[in-house]
Amino acid sequence: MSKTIIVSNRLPLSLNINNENIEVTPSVGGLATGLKSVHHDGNGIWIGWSGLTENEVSDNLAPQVEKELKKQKCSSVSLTEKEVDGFYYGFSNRTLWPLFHYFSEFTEFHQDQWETYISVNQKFADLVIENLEDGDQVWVHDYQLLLVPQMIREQKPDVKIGFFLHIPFPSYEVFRTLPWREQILNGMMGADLIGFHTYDYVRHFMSSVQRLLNCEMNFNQIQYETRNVKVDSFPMGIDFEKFHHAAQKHNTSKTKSEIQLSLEKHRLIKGDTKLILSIDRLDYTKGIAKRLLAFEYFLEKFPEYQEKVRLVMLAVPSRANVPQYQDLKNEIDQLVGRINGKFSTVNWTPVWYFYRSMPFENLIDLYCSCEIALLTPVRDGMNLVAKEYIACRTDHTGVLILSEMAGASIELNEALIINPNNFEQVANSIKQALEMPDAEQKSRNKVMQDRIARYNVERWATEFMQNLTDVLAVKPTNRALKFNKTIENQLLEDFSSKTKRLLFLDYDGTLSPFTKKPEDAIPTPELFEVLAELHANPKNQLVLITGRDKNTFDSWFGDQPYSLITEHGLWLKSPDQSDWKLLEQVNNSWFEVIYPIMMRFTDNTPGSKIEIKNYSLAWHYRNVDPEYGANRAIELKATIQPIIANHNIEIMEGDKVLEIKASGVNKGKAASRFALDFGPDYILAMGDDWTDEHMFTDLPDDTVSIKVGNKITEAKYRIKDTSHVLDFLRKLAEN
Ligand code: ADQ
Repeated sequence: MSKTIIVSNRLPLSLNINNENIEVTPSVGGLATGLKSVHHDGNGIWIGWSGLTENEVSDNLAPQVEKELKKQKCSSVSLTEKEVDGFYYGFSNRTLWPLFHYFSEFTEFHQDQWETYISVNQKFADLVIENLEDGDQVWVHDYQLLLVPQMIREQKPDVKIGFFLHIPFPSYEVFRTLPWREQILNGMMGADLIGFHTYDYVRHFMSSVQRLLNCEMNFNQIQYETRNVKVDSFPMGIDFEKFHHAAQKHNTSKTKSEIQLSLEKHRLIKGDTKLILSIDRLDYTKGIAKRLLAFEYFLEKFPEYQEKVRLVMLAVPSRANVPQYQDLKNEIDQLVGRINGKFSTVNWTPVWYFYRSMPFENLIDLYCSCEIALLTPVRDGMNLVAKEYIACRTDHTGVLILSEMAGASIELNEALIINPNNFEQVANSIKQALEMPDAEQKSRNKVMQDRIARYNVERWATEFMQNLTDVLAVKPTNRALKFNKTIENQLLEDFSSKTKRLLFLDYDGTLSPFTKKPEDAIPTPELFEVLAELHANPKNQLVLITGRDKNTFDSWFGDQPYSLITEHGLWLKSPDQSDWKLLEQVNNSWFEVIYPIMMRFTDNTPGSKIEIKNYSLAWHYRNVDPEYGANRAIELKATIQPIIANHNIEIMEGDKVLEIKASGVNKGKAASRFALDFGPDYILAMGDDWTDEHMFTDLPDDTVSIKVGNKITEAKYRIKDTSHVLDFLRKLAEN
């Protein structure tokens, strides 16, 4: 029976070893709840770190620990203290966490930590592979494990892999500063489905992939190597029922908890007093210091509220090994001290501050007792506390003030949405919340509560898994065989058995690597040498086939003894003819209409340029910002399309180029005609571009068609890049 393997940095439990006694406590966090059904279904297993280093689990206890974990359907990756330092406190929390939350000033780049991150990610991937069986699927979580999907894919190419990022994905301008940015993206692209909390993060990720990996995109699908990778947003929910029921129980219970009694005892002296709640991990992304300053500003701006309102602030200790967290702790301590010192009276302290984790029941007490929740992260992937607060407001009263920088603000837009840097706005919103009529509170909260109840954490997990299955259902069926030793040997053997061999070789991207400027892609002495060797064998007929104009090709290859086909099949030069022959009857009278339009687009699209060929016009946008270029190309196409309709002219889309040319002229047609005249017993066609696909489909079925690079293709084989092409051609030349 197939199963799902969940992979996250920490296992959903905590381990305590007391002498020889092993105590396992399952955690009750949101992720553990959401994934419960996925985890418990069949032979499901959760892979992660137990929280104890190799030193903390003695060799003789290790098997017993693993046995205990197995009972919980878990398996642990064992890590040394050094690995935890470099991987978790190092690269994860000193590089990725600050960078992805736009804290560039806190972001450190250390080669050794990056290397530890790679080796620890490999440990996670290895343990997954050890547990994988045919038909299993894997769901990898969060920023600590960004390389794991690709590491699994390398060894298990057909496994279904999903990846979810719980923190924001930053804009390309921030992400590009990471020295290992391509490796990180390639790591994530090992997945079939990549999920984020919001569409903004999807957008940022797609933009980085487009710019750094030069992949083709179609809406939210990315063509990557032989696969389609789907990217989408899945806003994570909470275990609504659990919070809502606990709140109902709290509200009807006759006995009062200690914290509740305390809250009541400290309820303020003047009537009509209110409590403002703030809960987070103590993290600089949560905007805790700014929240305190904004609250201070509120007390100054609206002194009538002094002694009538209190900020109950709960901060959970977090990552205390990282220096910025220690600094933050000191900063918060000082701010709380200063504000309390400044405003406190005999009967009132404005800020009530707890620095600790709290049992679930106490959290519920706070959610239920505080009339306002003030959550002001400066960046937050989602923010579940906001949703938990709303879920606990069983009578629908209460006001949520939420930062627009939290992913949750997109779903909770009936809250008072604020910019955490705008103290004026925060102070005014606190006042608005304090004065908001019950009816308005209820109408806002009801909408939010219904939404949170519907899209709960279980639904989030189910939808993600459903999408993972669907993505694979539309996986392209065509899978060109990747070159390897066996395939290469078979092809060479087949080639050497034939005597009248015809070879069609595309130029840019096949024989010559792509350059930023097409005019720089001049043939190298090495290329001339390889082609000469191939031509030297009388069994070979060599044809270079290109979209380039005939003049350029003539200046490069005009005196070479092989055939040339240019402008996608318009011109042919055979070695036995002194001049070029026009293969199709075409004209260029339409240039005068289309050229001015292209010129207009070129003028206001920096980096673009027009190439004038004998019978076609090409608009190149390889040097334009990729997103902008792609949009301008769509616009140009839409402008030209109605003008050329019914004129026997077509728009052909190549790689970062739009070409307007006579319709029906393409490499496939030209190559087929050439093959028919020549009568070979073997045909090989190689190309990298969309325009080469015509050759792959139009040439006879037994053609050996080879795609260069990663893009989707109709070719039978796939070769990595131009340097591999040249190696292969050299081997062909020897046969
Ligand atoms: P976090 O940064 O941890 O999560 P958040 O989403 O708010 O942030 O979750 C915090 C959780 O901790 C809540 O479930 C809350 O109840 C609990 N909690 C808070 N204070 C507590 C206390 N004092 N005692 C006990 N429990 C406490 C990361 C991302 C978020 C994203 C989540 C989920 O940074 O942006 O929403 O993952 O994807």
